[in-house]
Amino acid sequence: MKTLKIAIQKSGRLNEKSVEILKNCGLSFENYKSSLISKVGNFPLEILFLRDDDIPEYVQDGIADLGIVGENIIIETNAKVSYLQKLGFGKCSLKIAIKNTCDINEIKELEGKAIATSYPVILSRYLKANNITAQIRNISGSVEIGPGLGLSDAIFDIVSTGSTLKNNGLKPFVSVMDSEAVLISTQGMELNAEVLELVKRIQSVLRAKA
Ligand code: PRT
Ligand code: ZN
Repeated sequence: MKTLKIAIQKSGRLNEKSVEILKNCGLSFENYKSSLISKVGNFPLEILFLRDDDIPEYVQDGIADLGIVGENIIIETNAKVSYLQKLGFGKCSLKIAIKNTCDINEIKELEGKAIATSYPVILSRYLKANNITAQIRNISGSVEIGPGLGLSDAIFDIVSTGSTLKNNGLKPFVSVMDSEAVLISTQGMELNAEVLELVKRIQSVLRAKA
């Protein structure tokens, strides 16, 4: 029997809930913070601990058979993977936000503006669909400080409670997509017997929680 590999986030917002859902499926494994791979004792599965950004590509290429990652990362990386199950955690929205003092009201008023983001693919797709030409400033983190520094007119980033926007003098302008953590597999692995068993267990954990 082939040992499956599942990629989950090593540390960060999705790590704890990803570990929890696998443990609730009855899988026994050590969750060593220092090790990058952990063998499940009672199921043919190994857990790979990775940066979330790398997970879609690992799964697309079959280096991992399964993965748990935010939908935002899958779309941004353009990975070709199969969606098996939404997991109900890591919920957030990707929004364009503007300065509190900015009084634009319509999307088309973004024309010609500079927008800072770590999600250039999702943003450019959205702008294109709305026929808007704007300047995308690709920044890897702390995107919210852009407008205050005069780096950009607007930002496009993940929002959950909205307090980071508020603390930086920004307000949401338009919501582009909602996201949550999802279970994905390499295309073609959906019908593997062990994958089906794992999906069944995850679904019953989710049902018990609902
Ligand atoms: O190290 P690694 O690359 O693995 O992790 P990371 O730092 O890139 O990601 P991490 O752990 O911050 O987030 C992992 C995933 O959690 C994201 O890809 C989303 O799918 C999901 N998620 C859910 C969030 C948030 N909520 C969230 N609030 N990711 C980031 N944020 C950040 C956001 O970027 C912003 O700076 O929190 C801030 C806004 O939060 P509020 O509550 O102030 O609105
Ligand atoms: Zn990341």
